[in-house]
Amino acid sequence: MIDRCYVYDPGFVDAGSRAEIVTWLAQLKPLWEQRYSTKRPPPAGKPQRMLLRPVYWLGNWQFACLGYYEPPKRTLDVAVRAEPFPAVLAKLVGQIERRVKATFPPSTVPRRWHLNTCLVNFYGDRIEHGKAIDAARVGEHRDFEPGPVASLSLGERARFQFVRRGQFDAPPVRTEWLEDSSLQIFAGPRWKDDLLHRVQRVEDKQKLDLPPKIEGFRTRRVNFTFRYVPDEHVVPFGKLTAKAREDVREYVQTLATHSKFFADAQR
Ligand SMILES: O=C(O)CCC(=O)C(=O)O
Repeated sequence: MIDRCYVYDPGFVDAGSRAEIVTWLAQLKPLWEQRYSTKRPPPAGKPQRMLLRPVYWLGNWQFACLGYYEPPKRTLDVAVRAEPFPAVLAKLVGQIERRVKATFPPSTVPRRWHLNTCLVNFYGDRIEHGKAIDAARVGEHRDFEPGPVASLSLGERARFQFVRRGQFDAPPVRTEWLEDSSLQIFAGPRWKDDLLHRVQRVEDKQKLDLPPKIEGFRTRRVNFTFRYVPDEHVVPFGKLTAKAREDVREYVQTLATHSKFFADAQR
């Protein structure tokens, strides 16, 4: 049976675009964020910790310490305006948006939906005291941004699974190996709301070391997850509340050392 709310397209990214993306990656400076604000104690019972992996965001940056976008309860002061997509990603996103609008059930695509947010996830090994510690996974979660979510994968294959809530040890509802240059799109109440998804593991067959160089990390897979945050919920750094601005100020300063966009945002 055809499922109009799910696409897996293994060869979506052409070789030229792939090469351009890899070149663009080399100049990025991903951040390794703390889960909670460093300006006050973490919530009761929640230890402060680093995220499992470095990340970069385009379009808007959802800093972990501000809490991730989660309508309707958390929409303001969580999506901070960030750099636009580079041309090569903007072109691919245009193709994805057209495909979604032509083939997904209209009920699963919000009226002003467009992919204006991208989380770039780096999967690989954390290097501690010369030892490699595998950090190439993501636990069960859902993406709260409204409408279809699309993701592009580069590098080693990832075992991506949809699972029922609270039944994480039961057989997954769907497993898809996300290959190099592939596209995955999912939408609708079943894939977005009822089921959770996770990356269970990432292969390490080719001993890849993908760009950029990140201190203390070796990357073997990069995933770009494109989402929609309503534009009215995306706030420039300078327009955040004073508390939120203080929470992310040091991150923005770090980003500004490599990004003209964030250097300008600080002014
Ligand atoms: O790496 C992937 O394929 C999925 C990433 C993911 O689940 C997310 O960014 O929410």
